[in-house]
Amino acid sequence: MVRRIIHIDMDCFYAAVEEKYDPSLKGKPVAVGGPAQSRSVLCTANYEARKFGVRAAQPSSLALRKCPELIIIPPHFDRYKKESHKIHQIFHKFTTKIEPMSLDEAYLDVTDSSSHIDQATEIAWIIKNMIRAETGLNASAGIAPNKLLSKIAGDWGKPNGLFTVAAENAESFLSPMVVDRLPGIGPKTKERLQQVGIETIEQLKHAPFEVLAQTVGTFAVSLKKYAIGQDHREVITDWERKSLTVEQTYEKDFHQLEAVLEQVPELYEDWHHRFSKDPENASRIKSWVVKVRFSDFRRSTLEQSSSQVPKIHDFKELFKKIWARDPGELRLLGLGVRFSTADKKKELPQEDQLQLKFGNALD
Ligand code: DCP
Ligand code: MG
Repeated sequence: MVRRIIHIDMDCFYAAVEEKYDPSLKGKPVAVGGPAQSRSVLCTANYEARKFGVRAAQPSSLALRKCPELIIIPPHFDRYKKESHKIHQIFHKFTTKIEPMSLDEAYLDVTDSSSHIDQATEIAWIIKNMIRAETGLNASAGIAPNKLLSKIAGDWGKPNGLFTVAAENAESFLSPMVVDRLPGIGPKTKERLQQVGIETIEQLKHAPFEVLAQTVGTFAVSLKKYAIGQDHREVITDWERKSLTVEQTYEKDFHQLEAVLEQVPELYEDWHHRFSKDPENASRIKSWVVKVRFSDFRRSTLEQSSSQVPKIHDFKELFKKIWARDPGELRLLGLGVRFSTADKKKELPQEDQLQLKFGNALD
């Protein structure tokens, strides 16, 4: 079916909010994060700081070496929540089909009110202006027939962008891009694809399916669709996140526990990146979970009750336990947390939808 999807993502959100509270920061390189003396990392940086190579998740000390003028502000989550609330109220004026991805990012399905993509673009333009008027902050918008294209379009226009991709332009829009624009392709998968001669989405589109399947496993099916701009995922409304997990399918089976444990830091990093996007996550943890899939496609999960934010070491211990219980040839590893949902009205019907939302996380 034809959809009209708008993806909205605020520009350098935490940093922009801090500039709003202290206008003397405007025009200067600003980051939000922990102090350089500690071993903390940055949550984000404004675009002035990005010119120096300063990035989210970078150690604050490294960021200061790259940009000695950098002003690092400690995070004020109450401020971000307040602005986020205003933004969501604006979304609700236009549609009830809203899927929030984090404090500063959401998908809106405006199919009902826009028979033509130009009308969706107009709605996005109004939303962007209302956000600017009511919060003083810049949002970037992507407008497209599906979630995949709307997000890439939004990122493409950043900062302060508004970019529309119509269905008939989807392939030409995607073709020249490097494959890591697609969800689920991080540095490792990118490198693996590069090794078999696939760097651009155009090359991905033409790659023989068998080569792709050998390189990325079952993810090849989704990738082939993404390469031609197809994505059938719905905007999931009124949803309540029951868990936040990442998983990766490997092209070779793991026979040794040591090899499994070696993968944990990389999986953890991906998980932690997603987890830290919403500061409320840390207070909602119900349990830690690891999952594995065997080469014969059996699945097994292990869950441990805890309200603490897990560390790499914790997941390693869980993998040791699951291995001891059920050793075998492992194809897939996953880790994450489940959230308590007692105080919320509605829950997602099934966890599978989460897998879609958080991507077929390969990296
Ligand atoms: N965030 C964080 N740690 C990360 C990534 C993000 O704490 N590793 C927080 C800070 C960001 C906010 O989430 O401001 C939104 O994340 P985005 O990925 O949308 O990044 P920004 O909004 O900062 O920048 P952009 O303009 O690229 O969207
Ligand atoms: Mg953002």
